[in-house]
Amino acid sequence: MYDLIGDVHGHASELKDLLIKMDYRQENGTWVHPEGRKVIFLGDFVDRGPEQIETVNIARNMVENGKALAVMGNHEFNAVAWATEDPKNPGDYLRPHIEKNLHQHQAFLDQVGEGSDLHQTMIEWFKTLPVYLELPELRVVHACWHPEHLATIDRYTDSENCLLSEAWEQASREGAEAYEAIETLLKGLEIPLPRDHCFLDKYNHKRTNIRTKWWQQGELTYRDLAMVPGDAIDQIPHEPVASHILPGYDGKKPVFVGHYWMKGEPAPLNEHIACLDYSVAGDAGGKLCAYRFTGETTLRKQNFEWVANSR
Ligand SMILES: [Mn+2]
Repeated sequence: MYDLIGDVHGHASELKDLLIKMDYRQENGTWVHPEGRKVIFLGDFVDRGPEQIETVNIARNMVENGKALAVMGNHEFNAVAWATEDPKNPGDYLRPHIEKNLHQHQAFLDQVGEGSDLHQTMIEWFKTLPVYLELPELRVVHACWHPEHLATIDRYTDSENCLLSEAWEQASREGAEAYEAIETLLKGLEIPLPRDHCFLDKYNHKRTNIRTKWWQQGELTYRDLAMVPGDAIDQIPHEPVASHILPGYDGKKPVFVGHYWMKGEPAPLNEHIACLDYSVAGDAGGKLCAYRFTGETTLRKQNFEWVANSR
């Protein structure tokens, strides 16, 4: 069975503490479980934290020795796009080297050494990460399980759900269907606010789209669904959202995501969906979180395990 681990973001010390807490131990340099349990990493190994190289090495080593599975997070996707020249515009990159993108990626580039052999090796490994996992007992994707976008991305991936080498360009090109699919699957579902509604984000930028709690069910308003910073929630209208806008979830098996910087005491989002990102790279109170899956069809709060951010 599986132990699923949320976004590590370069916090290798907490990762090792969490593995130890779940009875994993090192054997010949690889973390293994005495009963043969396997880890599933939900992506976002890099950016932000202090030990990004060690984090990737631990995960990669487990994957290559058959002790773990892993999916791609938006930060690995971005890392590849940052390092990949745009075939249509030589000298430019699939992820533009603008200040905002550099700022988000600077700690990784500093730790790995931009353009080094180590950097290249990591990029090559990130490219092997599947976009999602559909296992007999459970499903995994970094941000949003969205059947239509999953069907789209299947046309751009191989039998292991890895992006084809020629698909990276499409997946990085705003407006392309592969781009829209990757945006939703790895970064979450965004929807436009109705009519002329907008809100101001923390930089006072006018926004007309909101990130959504896509896992919510029933009759919902824009305000029920919105994930917006701080006070901005007051600017989101209490108007009903048409039901076809949300993907819904069939509940056939549990689905695990990361990505959402949750706070507080870890618990399932509902009986079939769990988020395991509890902000280990965030402020005080952040946790690195896991879920110990034992084959159940209804998720249980008591199966969550975590360690506190050790800073
Ligand atoms: Mn993420």
